[in-house]
Parts: sequence; C-alpha cells; structure tokens
Amino acid sequence: MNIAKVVITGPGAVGKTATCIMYTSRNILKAKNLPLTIGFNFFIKSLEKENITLQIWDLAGQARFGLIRTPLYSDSFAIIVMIDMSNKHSFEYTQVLLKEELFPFLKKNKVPCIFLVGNKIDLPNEIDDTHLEKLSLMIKEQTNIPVALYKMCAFNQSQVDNLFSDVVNCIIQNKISVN
Ligand SMILES: Nc1nc2c(ncn2[C@@H]2O[C@H](COP(=O)(O)OP(=O)(O)OP(=O)(O)O)[C@@H](O)[C@H]2O)c(=O)[nH]1
Ligand SMILES: [Mg+2]
Repeated sequence: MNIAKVVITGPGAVGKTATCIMYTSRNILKAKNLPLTIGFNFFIKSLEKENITLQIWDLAGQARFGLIRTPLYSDSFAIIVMIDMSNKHSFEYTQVLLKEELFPFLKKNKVPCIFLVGNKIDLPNEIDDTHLEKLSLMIKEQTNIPVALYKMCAFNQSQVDNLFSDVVNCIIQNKISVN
C-alpha cells in the first residue's frame, strides 16, 4: 500500500474532527459529542481499490496550538483548510492562520492539492460564497496551487465521502507514491 499524508487544518471548533470521524468510522453520535482537540489527532483509512492508505492528521485549531501545527504540515499530499460558515470569526482567524502558518510553509514546500471547505451549512450562515472565494483567491495568489472549494455539513455522510474521494483522486492524479 502507498501511504499518503493528508492534513486537515483551520480554526477551532469548525468541524475538523467531526469530519474525520464521519469519514473513518461513520459514527454520527461520536461526531456530535466532541472535546476540542489537544495538539492533533491521527486517523487512518485504507482504500483497497486505490491501493492507498490515507494518514489523516487532524490539527488542533485553537490559536495556542500554532507552534504544534506548523511542523505537522510537512510531507503532506493534500491540505484541507476548513472554516465554519456559521461563524464570521472563523473567516477572520483563517486569514491569520493562512498568513502566519500556511503561506510561509507553502513557499518552501510543494503540496499538490488544497481543499478549502466551508462546513456547517446546516446552520444559519454568517459568511457566504464571497468570503470563501476571497480566501480561495488569497491562497491561489500566494501559492500558485489550485484550490478546490466545498461547502458541506460534517454530519452529511455523502458530502464527507465526496470531499475525501476528491482528495484521493487528486493524490492519484499527481501520481503520488511513497514508502
Ligand atoms: N451543526 C453542525 N455542527 C457541527 C458540524 N461539524 C461539526 N459540528 C460540531 O461542532 C463542534 C466542533 O466540532 P469539532 O469537529 O470538534 O471541531 P474541530 O475543528 O475539530 O475543533 P478543534 O479540535 O478545537 O480544532 C462539535 O460539537 C461538532 O459536533 C456541522 O457541519 N454542523
Ligand atoms: Mg478537533
């Protein structure tokens, strides 16, 4: 099996861990009752047909974990940046996170795919497509890496599966194969 590292990052409480749980264990009850992540979580998903084992690094989003997050972006084949569509502060903090952590990293390291995900679309929105597009443009301008845009609810299994299926396709298209 080829191993591919995927990182999911973004502000606190946007739904990163819920998304990983839904993808790897399809457990909605667990996804609805989550403590905030301390440091990071690590999830594995084996995809027999594609012959890939995804290592998903789910980074803690609270600002105080910034120093822990920074080195964890290394060697990833895809980065998912998640924001919370129901919380305008998550839009503001995402810009800080991009400028302080992700752009400096991406200036020195190649990552084939970036996925920008607006989560919690089941709740009343405080931010909209314009905000997502603004972030997407910022990423493209700063990194030259294509950005795929998504909107979803982490409790919607098919939306979560679609996201990761595109992540896997991107990894395959970039002919990523490592140890
Ligand atoms: N309504 C709604 N709630 C969600 C959604 N996704 C996650 N949540 C809830 O939002 C809260 C925070 O979700 P987490 O997955 O823990 O957020 P996180 O991004 O991992 O947060 P940190 O670990 O602090 O970085 C939890 O109570 C989740 O159940 C969603 O799409 N809709
Ligand atoms: Mg978490």
